Amino acid sequence: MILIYGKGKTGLAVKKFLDEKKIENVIIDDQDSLTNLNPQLIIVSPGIPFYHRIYKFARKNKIPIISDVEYACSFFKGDIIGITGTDGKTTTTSLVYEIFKNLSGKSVFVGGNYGVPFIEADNKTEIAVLELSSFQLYSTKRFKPKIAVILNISKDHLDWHKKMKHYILSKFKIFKNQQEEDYLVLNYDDNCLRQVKAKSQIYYFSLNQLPEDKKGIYLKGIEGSREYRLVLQEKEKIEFKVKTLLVGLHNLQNVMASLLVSYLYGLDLDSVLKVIQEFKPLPHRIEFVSSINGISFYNDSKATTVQAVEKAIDSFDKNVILILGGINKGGDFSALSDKLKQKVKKAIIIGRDKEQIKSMIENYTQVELADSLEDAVIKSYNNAEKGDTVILSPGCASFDMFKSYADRGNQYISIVKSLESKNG
Ligand code: UMA
Repeated sequence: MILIYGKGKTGLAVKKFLDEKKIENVIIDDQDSLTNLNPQLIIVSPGIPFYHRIYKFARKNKIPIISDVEYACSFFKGDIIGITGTDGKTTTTSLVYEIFKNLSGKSVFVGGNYGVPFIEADNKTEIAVLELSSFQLYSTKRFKPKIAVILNISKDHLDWHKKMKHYILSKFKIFKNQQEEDYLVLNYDDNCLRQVKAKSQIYYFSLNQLPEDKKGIYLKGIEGSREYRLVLQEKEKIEFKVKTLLVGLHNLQNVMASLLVSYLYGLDLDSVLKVIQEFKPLPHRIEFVSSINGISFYNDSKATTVQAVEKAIDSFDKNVILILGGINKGGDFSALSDKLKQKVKKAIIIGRDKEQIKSMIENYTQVELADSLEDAVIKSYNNAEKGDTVILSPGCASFDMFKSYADRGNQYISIVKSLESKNG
């Protein structure tokens, strides 16, 4: 019997899969008892941390415990492209999927942490493009992608992992089983990733020129608004231009990673560049909402870490009014000190941890607290002048005030739209 722990999206998808295969299973969660259960295998949902009672139960009774991703990969016969990192995973996964769907000539599944669980992939699918969270990777054992990508690593999810090292090692499981014929795509600008050693062939992407002995893609120059000159460095160097609708250099890194994945899979570079050029930003990621009397409003509700807020600020020249706050996942907002001084006119803070965040940033910019998201939008508008940019980039989880980051972003959009109808 297989024990499924967690009755969310993952648990229910695993149950459906096992039921269809007529494999005996029981699905439980924290509401249920563990007594009298004697499974051969436990499949655990990603939200359940490693110090949870189910891991202790597994250890005590010597029962293997794996994630849904690990279980799914034992049935999947196609090529796996696994994408992880602290920020940018969903954009990169979607872009890679878009490219492969259009150009690979094969059937492609997209899912994982983003969208549908991997277990839902049809076993006739030839390529799976997977966004993978550290939670999902933690309980993998034999998972082995043909191409693995790590976009960046910074402080996140320390409520789950407790220690940074645990978070990093969970992410590194993405390449642990890779062999010489596999590829690993890494961000050369990330200190932690630059030092990675692996059996697989490493290709880097970078915003600076790569050392001659490294293979990969780097930025040679910025040609215009969202138009860049890149160099592909392997045995020889190939220069080319890429245009994108995605805002900011952090998104260029996502584009470079996607380019490398496509190149390593053997797709035609010119056709790949065309797909990239057409690819639109995903909702809640530095998404333009509207302009009210010359004040631009952007929705970056997906930014749940300090690093993601930094990227949002980096995407604008100056005169930013920043709405942030919620549940701080261990982020140090004072790390934004220079950016706050240079570019942020005012920060308006909401949510459970607003006082804590205020104390971290009040020396670097003007700060005001708000009681609700609506209050924050109105305060931002009242403080802004023509030419300013108001951006919701919370740097925090949303669950104190909203159902999810998407709910937070959607509420922000409707508040801004109603402000527009009153003042536009
Ligand atoms: N549960 C317990 N005890 C716990 C925690 C959970 O009993 O302490 C049980 C409950 O029955 C609950 C269920 O587990 O209903 C929820 O399981 P889950 O938290 O693993 O959530 P799922 O619905 O299975 O969704 C998960 C991912 N959730 C998390 O990693 C927290 C989804 O990522 C993912 O889309 C989905 O699997 C499909 O693969 C969400 C996410 O927030 C988007 N991910 C994090 C992120 O992106 O930052 C990593």
